[in-house]
Amino acid sequence: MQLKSFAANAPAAAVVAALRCDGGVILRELAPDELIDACAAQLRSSFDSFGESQRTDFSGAKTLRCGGVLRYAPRCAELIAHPRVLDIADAILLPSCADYQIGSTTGIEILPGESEQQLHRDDTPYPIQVAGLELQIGVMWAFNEFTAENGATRVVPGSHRFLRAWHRPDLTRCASALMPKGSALFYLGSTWHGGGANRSRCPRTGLINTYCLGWLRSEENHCLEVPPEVARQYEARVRRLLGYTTHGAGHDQLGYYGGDDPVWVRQEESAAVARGQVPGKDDARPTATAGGEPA
Ligand SMILES: O=C(O)CCC(=O)C(=O)O
Repeated sequence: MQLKSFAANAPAAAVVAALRCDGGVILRELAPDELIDACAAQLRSSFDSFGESQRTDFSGAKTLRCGGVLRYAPRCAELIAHPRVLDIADAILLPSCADYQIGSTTGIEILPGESEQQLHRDDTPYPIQVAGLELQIGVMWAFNEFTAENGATRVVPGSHRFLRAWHRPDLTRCASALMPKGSALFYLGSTWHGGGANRSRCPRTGLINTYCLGWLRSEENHCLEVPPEVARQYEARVRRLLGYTTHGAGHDQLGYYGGDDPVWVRQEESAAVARGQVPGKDDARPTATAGGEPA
């Protein structure tokens, strides 16, 4: 079985329905080449300088990785907070939290000769499982075409329907997420997936961003990966995705600072809202941009 693949402007409801049904779905050519090339260029020196040092048995012997990408690759914010991505994340995660946050951001380059990564689920750090409750979703952006030869991500359709403590799905029934450059593969945290073997002569490069419920601990420690002086360059929605905000209100508030929303986010937002420049926290989402101090 192949994953369903939609044009970038397909109705969100159809995309979300396919994601809920199969555990994975593709939106084709969602980002323009200019943005993808800019993100790839900003990640290049990190892949080359420390990508090898991130190697583990899990990631593979011939795969480069770099995490915490918003520290050094600001154009990636436009993918991470892409409005279509957030529409789908909203549909999956907002029923179970007031807002969600980034779990991790990881550039992944599978080099020629790499073998298949072990299939896994991304939600295993969280020792709970409740049927129907998704703890996170993942989005893999293709920085070049993903093919069966170069290591396209493998996904086991329907595998999200198995409670992990009870059942193991048939992992031989996996589909390669074949997609052109600039496309995005969405998969649920409960979906079994993994990188493919690269039998081609060229690297397969992508960026995986995960988003988790706002009341869970995020996989990466964003306050250290992207400290306030770096995070300040991003617009408010990105800072909130990084966790520079609170979750919930009143007695149920999490992540407060000085007893309130992290003040440097709040002050900038309040000033902008007063000038009518940036919607408030509960209003429509501003578009993702990076660079420059928010107004
Ligand atoms: O590189 C890929 O296609 C998938 C990688 C992955 O799933 C992971 O490392 O968690």
